[in-house]
Amino acid sequence: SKHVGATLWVTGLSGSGKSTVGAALEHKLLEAGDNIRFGLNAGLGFSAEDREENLRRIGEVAALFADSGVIAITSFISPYKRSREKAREIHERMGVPFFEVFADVPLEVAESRDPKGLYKKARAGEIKNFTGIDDPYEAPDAPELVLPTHQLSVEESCEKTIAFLKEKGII
Ligand code: GGZ
Repeated sequence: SKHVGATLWVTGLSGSGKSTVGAALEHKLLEAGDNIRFGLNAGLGFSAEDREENLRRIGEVAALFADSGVIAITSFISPYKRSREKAREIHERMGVPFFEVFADVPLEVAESRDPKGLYKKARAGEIKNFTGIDDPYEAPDAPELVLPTHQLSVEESCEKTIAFLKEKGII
């Protein structure tokens, strides 16, 4: 019988460490990361409508990969509960395991990291609809896994994720 794959759907603010943890896991797992908006989802912006379409496509593609037996990691803000629920439904429809992973840091921490200076621009009004500033981030109520990346090292976040996947029988 073929391998059971899964999708790890990492959600969190810009600067919450989603991509960092994803990149650190990429030797064992497949990561869909920052290039998606230049290829598959070129032309989509950051209106609520565009974010939902961005995440719908990512959900469909992740489910296809996971259904083939690999572990897909998606690292997108995915700020709306509704979008994350839709991604979960796509996976349920296909009978593919789906785990919501919350990169959980306070806004103050994410904003203080500000690696690309985007929070600063958003505060100055140079970027509109920036998540956490003038657009909402709806934190998950019941994520399968929580990674407080300001309290864990990257290594510890990876270990916690791998232990979780083992416990679920995925690896
Ligand atoms: C949030 C934005 C915005 C706005 C550009 N709001 O830190 P980054 O730069 O590299 O990650 C952010 C990324 C968010 O894209 P996602 O595809 O993850 O968003 S969503 O899930 O909501 O569709 C940030 C950059 O794009 N960025 N404008 N207005 N982040």
